[in-house]
Amino acid sequence: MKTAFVLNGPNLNLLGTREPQVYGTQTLNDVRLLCERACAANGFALEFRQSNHEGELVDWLHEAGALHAKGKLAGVILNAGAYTHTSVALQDAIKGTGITLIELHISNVHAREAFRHHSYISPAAKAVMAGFGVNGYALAIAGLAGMQ
Ligand code: CA2
Repeated sequence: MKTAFVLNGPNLNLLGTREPQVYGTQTLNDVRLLCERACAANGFALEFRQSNHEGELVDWLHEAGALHAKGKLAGVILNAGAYTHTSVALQDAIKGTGITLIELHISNVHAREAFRHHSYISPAAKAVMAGFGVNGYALAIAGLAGMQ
């Protein structure tokens, strides 16, 4: 069985506690449960993580890359949070691994402030999911299944 990594970046641990008009009312644990269901339905094991630290996200991308090299990775779904708009290090990590990665945003970043319109992740991503709320995570897992 292949593993899907779902990686979440800075401040996503606050999901459901503030800004419900932008990010909804579900918590990160609700998202984890939703991902568990979607992975079970698509025959994937799940590795679900969140970090507020850029380097830790880089380390996890390398870990996913090692699994990819063994043929055991379904792919990575990455909501890099605000690092989406700042992090060359995350782009380099993705490009260095050769993993299949879906960039995900809960909100439609293109309908928000101009600084959210540019992504350092997109050039290294296979696909981009934005604006579907937290249900985007389930849609992205189904998308990964279609790419196997
Ligand atoms: O829409 C998304 O998923 C974002 O990746 C979320 C990031 C934001 O910087 C990106 O531009 C778009 C922010 C995550 C912070 O999430 C919070 C949730 C609830 C309360 C406070 C922050």
